Amino acid sequence: MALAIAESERVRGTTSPNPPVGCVVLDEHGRPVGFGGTQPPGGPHAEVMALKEAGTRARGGTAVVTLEPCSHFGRTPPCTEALIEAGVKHVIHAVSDPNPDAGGGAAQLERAGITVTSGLLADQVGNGPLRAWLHFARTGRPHVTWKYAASLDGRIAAQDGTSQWISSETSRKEVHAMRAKLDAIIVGTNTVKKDDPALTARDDDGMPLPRQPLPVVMGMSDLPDGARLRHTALHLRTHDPDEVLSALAARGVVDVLLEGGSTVAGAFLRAGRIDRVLAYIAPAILGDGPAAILGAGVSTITDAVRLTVQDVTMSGPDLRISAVPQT
Ligand code: AOF
Ligand code: ZN
Repeated sequence: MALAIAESERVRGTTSPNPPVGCVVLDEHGRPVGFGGTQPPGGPHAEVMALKEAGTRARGGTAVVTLEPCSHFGRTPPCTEALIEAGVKHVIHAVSDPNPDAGGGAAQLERAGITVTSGLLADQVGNGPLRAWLHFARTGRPHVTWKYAASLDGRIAAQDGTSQWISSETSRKEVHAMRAKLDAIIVGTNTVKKDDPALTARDDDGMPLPRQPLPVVMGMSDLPDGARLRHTALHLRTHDPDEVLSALAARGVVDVLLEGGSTVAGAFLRAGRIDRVLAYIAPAILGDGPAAILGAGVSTITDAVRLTVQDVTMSGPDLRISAVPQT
């Protein structure tokens, strides 16, 4: 399954609105003989890619896949049929497919005499490569990660507004790599005026990566004439996070990064539309600068939005904290 997860990570950012699934086919002796990841929409699913590489070596073998194999004719034929035809004896998957059309694959495989094991590394997959898509499949809304860089005292700029740079170069590079694996990045019009961001994904040398997320600006005001996002971004003239998210869902956007600023973050938090918080906390104190979030709707301690920390790592000298709201 770890190998299948690596396959899914490889295609992450290229499959929406389909999930980035990974699959490894083992031969009858348990040796990996085929690897595959979901191809862009309309293309073959992960299982079909892995079976193709395995060829006749799949007979009597095992398919390990991050998502329950689909049972339906969508844009492509059912993976269950491909697995049955290839003579696979055992299918192991991490998470079940919540899509009502595609689900039920496990039962279909069992009816064909294949042993099915489900739930292997389900948490790792469900909170990792398939997290955004599972949320999208269940709610119809894109998954929103609010990302910010702040000082240890929670400030995103100094008192005079200067903010370049709070987080380390290592953290900033990490964010660029992450952008290439997402579908869209949202900022507000204030951020465009203040920072003039490009919102592109760039490599360590500053060169644009082959896959770029859709830049989205939300807010009523016009973008300044020379703004870098003026001709590249989708400008949604609304303040309402739900309207923004439904416009993006209609475009097949599944995985969204909310990058700023603090008013936009507050609007999403108040609407209950932040699904994950990713904070880069620099070991610096900025004192009287602005806070990371404004208008969060917390006026008394019992209103506090409580989160559960999923992961804490160092990013160069900074702390990188991933947390999800408690339900
Ligand atoms: C799998 N393996 O690699 C993926 C699956 O329109 P289609 O034919 O591409 O089907 C899309 C649906 O299939 C998608 O919504 C999800 O339920 C499932 N995705 N299933 O067996 C894969 N990407
Ligand atoms: Zn499939």
